Amino acid sequence: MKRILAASALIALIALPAVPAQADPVGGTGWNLVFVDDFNGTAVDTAKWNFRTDVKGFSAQRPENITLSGGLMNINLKQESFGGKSFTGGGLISKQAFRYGYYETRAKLNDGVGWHTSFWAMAGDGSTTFGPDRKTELDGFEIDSKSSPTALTNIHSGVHAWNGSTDMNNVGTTYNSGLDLRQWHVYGMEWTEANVKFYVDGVLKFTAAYAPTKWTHDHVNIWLTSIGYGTSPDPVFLPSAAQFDYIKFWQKDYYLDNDGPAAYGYSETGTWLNSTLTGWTTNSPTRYAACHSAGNTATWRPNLAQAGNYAVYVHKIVHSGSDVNARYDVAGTTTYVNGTTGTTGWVPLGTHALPAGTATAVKLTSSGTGCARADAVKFVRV
Ligand SMILES: [Ca+2]
Ligand SMILES: [Ca+2]
Repeated sequence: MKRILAASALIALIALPAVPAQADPVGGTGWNLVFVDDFNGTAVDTAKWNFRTDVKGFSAQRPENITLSGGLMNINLKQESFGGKSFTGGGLISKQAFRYGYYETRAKLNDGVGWHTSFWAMAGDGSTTFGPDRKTELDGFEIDSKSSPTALTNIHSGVHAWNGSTDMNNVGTTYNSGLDLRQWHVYGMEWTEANVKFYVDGVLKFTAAYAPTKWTHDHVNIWLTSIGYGTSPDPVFLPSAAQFDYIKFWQKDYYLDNDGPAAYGYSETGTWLNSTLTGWTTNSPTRYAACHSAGNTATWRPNLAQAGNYAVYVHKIVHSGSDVNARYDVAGTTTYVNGTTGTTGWVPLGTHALPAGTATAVKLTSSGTGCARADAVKFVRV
């Protein structure tokens, strides 16, 4: 009896995803869960999600095809005439957009060739495949289904960076995972300023380099979708479904930008104007204070979810006309920065033990010599 219990306990352990739902998804400290849907209940939470409704490849996408049952989100795949197509799929797109952090889902793919199921992230609302403002596209997984008895093992992961229809950073891989993707697996991707790391069941599979100077690191919506694509779907296997157990997004670092939403906590006093100089990521607008005028201020104030140690940086923009002695104050520490020398990039403002909430800010004060420039600051959890 004891051995049987031990065996069942072992099976239960094996059945658990290697990356459990916890606030420390890929090691390190300070991870904060900021978006989650466990897909409980019987209806899609439309406060969180838009529906994919485009027509592409072999299918039209329908909100009706998304159902919740038993704690799972099903993208139902059907043979039916709709939108000029003979098949229908669907998907969910988060209304909220995110940037750096760790994205994770648990998914089980369908049987039967012809369906392209993806866990990905890109700016958009699902009404069209590619919105006009799309920039960064992160593909956690793209999986093209197979018909039994052919094994479904191949995963594609990678990054695209769209400038219109031009891809500024196509870095990806398609590989044989050795896993049966018709079973449950946990898929994660961690986006940092330097790269995107792709995980399956907690194992790092691929790293895609993606610098903010390569292309715009914008905010991206999360897409969980399945469409008829590549090969005409095999009706023998329909109706079917691609299933998702949950979606989670954790964040630990804070980037505050002059051009971010108001919630980013950027504010100014005195006189400021729009600059033609680009900021920390491609196309990030910047500001400058009235030149040779002292006492103009710019403030970046994050809302830190957790108390902890943060390395704080300001993005310095080198230009012959920049402020020669811009003053930065954060957590009782003052740093002076000469914007006319050195290289454009992040300048450290010290590592500080900070409380949760909005008590801490970086404050820039112009010296009156040259033009103080404001772009972005970052608080990196250490
Ligand atoms: Ca669930
Ligand atoms: Ca900016």
